[in-house]
Amino acid sequence: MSRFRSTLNLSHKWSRSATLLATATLTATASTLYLYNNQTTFKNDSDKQFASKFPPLIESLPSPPTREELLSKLGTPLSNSDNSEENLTSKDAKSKFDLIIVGGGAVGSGAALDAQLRGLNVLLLEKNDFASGTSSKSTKMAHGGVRYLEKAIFQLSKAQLDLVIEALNERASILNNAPHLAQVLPITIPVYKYWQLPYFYAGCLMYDLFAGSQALRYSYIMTKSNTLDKHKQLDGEGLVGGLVYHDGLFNDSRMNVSLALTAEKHGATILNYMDVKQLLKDETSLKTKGVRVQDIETGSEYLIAADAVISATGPYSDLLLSMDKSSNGLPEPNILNNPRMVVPSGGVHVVLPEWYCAKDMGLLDANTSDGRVMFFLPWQGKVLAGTTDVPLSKIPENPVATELEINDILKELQHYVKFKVRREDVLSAWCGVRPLVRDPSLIPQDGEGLHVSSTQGLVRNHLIYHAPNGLITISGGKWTTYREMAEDVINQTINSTPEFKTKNLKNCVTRDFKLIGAENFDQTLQARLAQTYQLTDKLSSHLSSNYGDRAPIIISSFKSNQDNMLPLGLLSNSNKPSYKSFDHQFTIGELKYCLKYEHVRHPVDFLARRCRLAFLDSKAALNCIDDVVEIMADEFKWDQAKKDKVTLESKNFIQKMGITENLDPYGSL
Ligand SMILES: Cc1cc2nc3c(=O)[nH]c(=O)nc-3n(C[C@H](O)[C@H](O)[C@H](O)COP(=O)(O)OP(=O)(O)OC[C@H]3O[C@@H](n4cnc5c(N)ncnc54)[C@H](O)[C@@H]3O)c2cc1C
Ligand SMILES: *[C@@H]1O[C@H](CO)[C@@H](O)[C@H](O)[C@H]1NC(C)=O
Ligand SMILES: *[C@@H]1O[C@H](CO)[C@@H](O)[C@H](O)[C@H]1NC(C)=O
Ligand SMILES: *[C@@H]1O[C@H](CO)[C@@H](O)[C@H](O)[C@H]1NC(C)=O
Ligand SMILES: *[C@@H]1O[C@H](CO)[C@@H](O)[C@H](O)[C@H]1NC(C)=O
Ligand SMILES: *[C@@H]1O[C@H](CO)[C@@H](O)[C@H](O)[C@H]1NC(C)=O
Ligand SMILES: CC(=O)N[C@H]1CO[C@H](CO)[C@@H](O)[C@@H]1O
Repeated sequence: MSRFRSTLNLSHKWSRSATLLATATLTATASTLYLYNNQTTFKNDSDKQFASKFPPLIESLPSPPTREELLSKLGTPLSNSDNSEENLTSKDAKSKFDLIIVGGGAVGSGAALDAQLRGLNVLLLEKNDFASGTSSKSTKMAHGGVRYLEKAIFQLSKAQLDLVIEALNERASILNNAPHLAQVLPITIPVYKYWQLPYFYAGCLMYDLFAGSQALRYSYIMTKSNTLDKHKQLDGEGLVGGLVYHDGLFNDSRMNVSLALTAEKHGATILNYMDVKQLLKDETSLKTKGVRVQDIETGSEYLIAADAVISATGPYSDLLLSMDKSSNGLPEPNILNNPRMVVPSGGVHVVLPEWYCAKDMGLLDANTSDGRVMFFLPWQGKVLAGTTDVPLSKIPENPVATELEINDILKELQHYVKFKVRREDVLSAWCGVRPLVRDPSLIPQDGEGLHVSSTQGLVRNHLIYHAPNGLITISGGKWTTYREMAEDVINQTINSTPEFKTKNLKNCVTRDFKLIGAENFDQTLQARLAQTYQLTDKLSSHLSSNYGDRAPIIISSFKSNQDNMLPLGLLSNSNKPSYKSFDHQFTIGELKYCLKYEHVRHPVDFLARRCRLAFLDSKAALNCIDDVVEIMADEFKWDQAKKDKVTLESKNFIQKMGITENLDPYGSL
């Protein structure tokens, strides 16, 4: 191992030649350590016969347009000699699209795909990274909501029941359209009273029944000993048995990125790091007919016209609404400190090591101290636990998990777990803002906002609101129902936009539309990757379940440049390499793929939303920042000042994911 260590020291400063020199020896060691199985390769004619039965493994694809190419579609940037902000109208625009969608979360990305497939020319603008908002911070469940079922039945509410059934249908659609990112997960409800057993069982059977042909698997009861067998960590005291039901589990931010990229593949223009600052009004009618948007990276501003503008900005809906309301399209200052439409509530999740939960079965806590439910789920080889529900008075720019909430989750978990639940086991923690909404037309217009406790007009499902000057807002709902929400808002947008009537648009096709990564995916992909490329189980599983049929592109890059197969965090990390260095399957090749194909602009885009390492193990992600910055600097020709800046930003961001104690919930990047 001494040779191994000295090569590492050599490459510590990461000069390009030193890297190349080092990798010759390093890859030899590293690859046998963690990437490849033993290299016994024999090919045979019958292999070929087998291969022809399956979708092909595609090793290269043309790269999508670069950011510069995409920006050029927006026309020339605003110059100083142009009109002042207050006097801008849609006539000043330098480019035009049929439809502009603001917000690149689940809903905005889904709507962009839907609209583009119907035949509209769509522009999607996201101020941060795709899925950087609520959409990357969910519980990752594609579910109908068992708990809403209880309400539906006891309050005999048809509306509640419809909501559950709608979500169950959408759950099936996610599992079908992105099979590589979603899976069926059995979840155990531990039962401590005999009378609860038939009660919960009836409820779960009804859940299956309402899912109809979309039912994933049927619910069943487990004896006490079977339950403890499955859940080794579970405290058996007082336990009567367990009830198992099924829901979908998916990789939320990868799903979102796939949605946006699928829209792009079909012709939509999608851009992250573009902040919409103003809505452009038509000179005479004062209707919303475009946007002024700022490129966060360069500061350049663009004026773009459109026949219709949709706001899918989640917690920020009030800001865009205030732009629609004002005659010059500028926002009302401070509106986010006093929101009217959105009733924000924060939800925290933590990630724990895998031994906190069974490997292939989740646990539902139906009896938390304050009456909510909490999930403990196996996710990406770790355990996801949450969520809390804390009402907020304003919309935080960058919500972070507070120490109090982290401890709340750990306390609930301790009720179930035999061994001690420790704070230092928390690998990562984060907070998302639920955009619960109320219908603005039902809110009295006079007052200066409303008290948070007021739930007047609060809607449980999603809401589409046509503002007086034409902006169409879609908000609420949940990840699971993004597709249906997108269909609904695009239906309504087409109906309310006269320009679209003459366009001969197609019907919605997203219910059965494979996302990228799913087109040539089948359930044997992991096995075929492992066989064809001699990958280890962990790496083949990681690549097939995150990139689907795109995985061979990453793997073939290992062949063309051996640097690509090294794990991130190894080279510029001053720590001695140990078994920990190989614990995560995130390679330089994966990073380079994401730079080329998935619009990564900042180290955090990759570490938090493409490969999820920051969500899985924030300390490990911290160790990788230097490597990621080096490779990105190489790609984007960053100078030292830019490198220092993004390194610092990345460290600050990831530090707040459960590493440092956050006492102030409104921290920002
Ligand atoms: C703790 C928690 C757990 C959840 N668990 C689940 C679950 O298990 N299953 C489920 O189905 N749902 C779940 N949800 C709900 C789900 O996450 C949300 O409903 C969904 O992600 C909302 O997506 P969105 O696109 O509406 O909003 P967001 O994802 O917030 O997207 C809005 C985007 O708009 C952008 N934006 C805002 N202003 C501007 C501007 N001026 N210019 C450009 N861009 C702008 C933001 O940067 C943001 O990316 C959960 C939510 C929370 C908070
Ligand atoms: C090819 O594989 C088949 C079936 O596995 C085997 O019977 C045959 O002997 C192999 N041929 C060669 C040349 O290895
Ligand atoms: C905007 O237009 C009005 C009237 O046309 C004019 O009086 C005003 O000076 C303009 N404002 C700026 C900042 O150019
Ligand atoms: C989803 O992706 C879009 C664009 O790809 C991005 O703008 C948006 O923020 C993402 N949303 C979530 C919730 O991940
Ligand atoms: C719920 O939990 C509390 C303790 O937090 C316990 O006293 C109570 O019996 C539990 N109720 C049921 C129905 O399990
Ligand atoms: C969208 O419109 C089509 C055609 O009118 C209709 O069949 C479909 O149900 C609508 N979708 C939603 C979600 O309302
Ligand atoms: C639902 C889900 O989490 N699916 C996959 C996400 O990606 C990891 C690998 O990185 C898989 O293990 C999960 O099964």
